Amino acid sequence: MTLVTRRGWMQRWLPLVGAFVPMQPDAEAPGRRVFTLTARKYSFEPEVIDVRRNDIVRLTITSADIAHSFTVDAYRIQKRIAAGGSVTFEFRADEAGRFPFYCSMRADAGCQEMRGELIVR
Ligand SMILES: [Cu+2]
Repeated sequence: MTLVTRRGWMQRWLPLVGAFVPMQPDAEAPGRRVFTLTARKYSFEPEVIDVRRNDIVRLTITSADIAHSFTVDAYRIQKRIAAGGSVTFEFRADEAGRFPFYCSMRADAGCQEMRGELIVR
């Protein structure tokens, strides 16, 4: 009775769980990485985000002054940070390489100097 019930549960739910938690064929579980960045005229601190491929990366970015953005073209990340505000989001670093991030705001010309690098090993 218990066995049948359990099997029924597994048949019903395991495919769903599998869809949300893809297996890692190379046996390395993805890590969770947390970074806190500050955006200000005219830089990001820190300027480098260094992670491993498939890490789940959680970023909290705070603006110390005016509105800025955190933009990574390769990852289609485009987050606006309000003046004095902050934004938190997550993404999976599923593509290896070195990707520039920058502030795309154009209200202040100095924002073009705001650059950093996302490194996915
Ligand atoms: Cu900016």
